Amino acid sequence: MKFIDEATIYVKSGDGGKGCVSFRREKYVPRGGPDGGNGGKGGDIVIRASNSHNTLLDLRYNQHHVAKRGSHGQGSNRTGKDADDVQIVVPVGTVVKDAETGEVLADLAADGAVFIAAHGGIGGRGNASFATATHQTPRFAQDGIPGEERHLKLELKLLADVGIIGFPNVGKSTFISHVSAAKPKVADYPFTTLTPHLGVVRYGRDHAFVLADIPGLIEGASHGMGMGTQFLRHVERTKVLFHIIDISRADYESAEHDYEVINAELASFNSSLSAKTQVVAINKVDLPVTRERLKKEIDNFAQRGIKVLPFSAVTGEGVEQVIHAIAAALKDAKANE
Ligand SMILES: Nc1nc2c(ncn2[C@@H]2O[C@H](COP(=O)(O)OP(=O)(O)OP(=O)(O)O)[C@@H](O)[C@H]2O)c(=O)[nH]1
Ligand SMILES: [Mg+2]
Repeated sequence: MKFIDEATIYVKSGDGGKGCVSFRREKYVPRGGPDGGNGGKGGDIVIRASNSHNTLLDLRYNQHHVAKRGSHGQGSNRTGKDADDVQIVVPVGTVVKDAETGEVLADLAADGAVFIAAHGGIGGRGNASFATATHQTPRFAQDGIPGEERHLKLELKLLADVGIIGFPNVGKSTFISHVSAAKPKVADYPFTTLTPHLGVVRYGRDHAFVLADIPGLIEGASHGMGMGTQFLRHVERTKVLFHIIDISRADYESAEHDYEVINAELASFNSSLSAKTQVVAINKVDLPVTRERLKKEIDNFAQRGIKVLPFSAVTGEGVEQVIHAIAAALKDAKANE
């Protein structure tokens, strides 16, 4: 069970630019004074928390972050340019640790919070700044201060945005396997899934949400039947529930029956769960028996004003529409917060 998203990165800030040794050389000014400028500052490595990101996935593929060196100082008292900082954007809630010691360096708990993970070195002084009344022609300058380098471990407690609910065997784990990197066991018997699994679902160009697959519910779960309802606490803080129904079941009565049973169990566990937005979908539409029963079921739900999406977690048919609907429901839920 992996509830933590993590990435280890290497950061190095920029070195300071070198100070310059230079003397004024002008016609008719035979002994010009020192005019070597200071070096510029190296770039910082800045880690910034943003609500626009919700996983550390990008950083797992992009582990090296190196800022540029400050420009060297030049003659005529020209100071070298400071290098740009390098920004690393992480989700709000990311904890930054020293990868070697495990020490917590920063807890970026709010949108916009920043942590300077490595300070750019300051530039060296040019010879002009060493001139004094008694030492008018210094022939030396400083090197810039080197940048800092370190390995950091970033950790993010994943909170599921969306929880999958439904009877055992409806294809919850098959679905999460299809749409994310999570690979819970899938098998043709109830209660295959015994612990929750989280998966990151990417969609569009740079969007993602976190999906939780939990053990199936059955009638009486709130009284301890089957796996009980203890796992519902893992979806208590989700914003949207994805309700999967399987109408190919041997003991099929109607999709509405299954829908009601599951909702009754949710309600008796916690009324705030049943108040959550649900995206309702019928799985296994690749099976002829499902196809046969599908239209009537969709119509029945439509009469109650509930849109039901048909899909197949095995063939992928309709999955894109399902992801779309979940993403839209999430967006609404977040807007209403
Ligand atoms: N034909 C067909 N079979 C599917 C589909 N999705 C899942 N299955 C099958 O249904 C069975 C149950 O799938 P799981 O994904 O393990 O179901 P689950 O809801 O996670 O089950 P529990 O973990 O026991 O609650 C497996 O044999 C799957 O191969 C589908 O779209 N079409
Ligand atoms: Mg499962």
